[in-house]
Amino acid sequence: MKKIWFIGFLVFMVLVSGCTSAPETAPQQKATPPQQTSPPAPEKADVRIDNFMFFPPEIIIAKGGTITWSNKDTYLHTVTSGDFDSGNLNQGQTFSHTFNEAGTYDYWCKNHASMRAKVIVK
Ligand SMILES: [Cu+2]
Repeated sequence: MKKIWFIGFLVFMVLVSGCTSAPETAPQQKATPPQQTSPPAPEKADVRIDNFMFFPPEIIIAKGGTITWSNKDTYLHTVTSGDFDSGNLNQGQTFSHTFNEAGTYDYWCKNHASMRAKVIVK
């Protein structure tokens, strides 16, 4: 008799857990569509140049948005791509560029081949 009660209890628990977990998944499914629509890309963004690196190395900006690079390093760096070129930036100098076309823009520093980063325009 005890075994039957135990099995009955197990069945009951499975049913209860099945019932309680169902409402938990429902809100998650509802919450998914807003997550898929990512927040709009910013219209302004800043990139730091420091320690021979662009940071962040990958940045997203809205079409028509402007990025401003600031050289925080003690060395001369450039912000260069096929579309723009800052020329040498001293420590404390900035360079801005407005991106009017969607796409991915790889850029680099002319003085240091290892310095590479990208801008994604959406
Ligand atoms: Cu450099």
